[in-house]
Amino acid sequence: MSHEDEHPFVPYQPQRYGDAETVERGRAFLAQVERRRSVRHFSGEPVPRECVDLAVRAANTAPSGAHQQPWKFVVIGDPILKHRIREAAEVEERQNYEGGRLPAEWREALAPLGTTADKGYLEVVPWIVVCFAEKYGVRPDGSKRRHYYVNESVGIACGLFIMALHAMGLSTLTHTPNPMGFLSEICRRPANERAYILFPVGYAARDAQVPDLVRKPLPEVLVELT
Ligand code: IYR
Repeated sequence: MSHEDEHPFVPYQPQRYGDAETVERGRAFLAQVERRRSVRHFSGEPVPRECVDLAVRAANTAPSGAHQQPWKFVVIGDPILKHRIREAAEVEERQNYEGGRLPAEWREALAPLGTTADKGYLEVVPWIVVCFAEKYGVRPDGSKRRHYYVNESVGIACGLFIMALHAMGLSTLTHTPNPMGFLSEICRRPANERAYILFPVGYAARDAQVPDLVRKPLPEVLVELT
């Protein structure tokens, strides 16, 4: 049996545009993503559950090492579970911010963001989505299957998740409560999965404020070799 029989290929013709329209579309996309900000001040307005499904479906299109798709998203709408997550996150963060666990350099780097141990937004948002990374796979017979480029793959998936929410007019935050072990227990995840990023998902509060941050200009992030 040839390789093609076992692993078939199918034609793929991505949509193409003329040069002018290609540039115009790039500009329009950039304008949209430039409006995205991480939000820590949410409205409690409900968000259709389908929006979470759509964002996870978008995330699930991410390229991944050996196409292993080593991610699992857990969605939580139950107020009791949200409360437990908030409490557990704040226990850890109080040690970080108030118990001196954050090194001085780290605290200084965070100062412009105005973050504190208060994670009240975890109980305000209609949904919490926790992305877990599958450090390895588990075959039906229980044996372990190596996964490749897990961090890169899951990071890309989370980027798509964030942009899908933004495209819907929703807001989120890449919250990485530190350490995140408590999420495995609350979310009842198996040993091969590690909490990767926690996303509060909802509408930004109408009076939300965000730090007045400036993004690096292109020459600081793009270098052309000649
Ligand atoms: N996990 C903490 C601290 C924190 C760390 C970084 I790096 C940030 O960009 C923001 C916060 C917290 O959630 O407050």
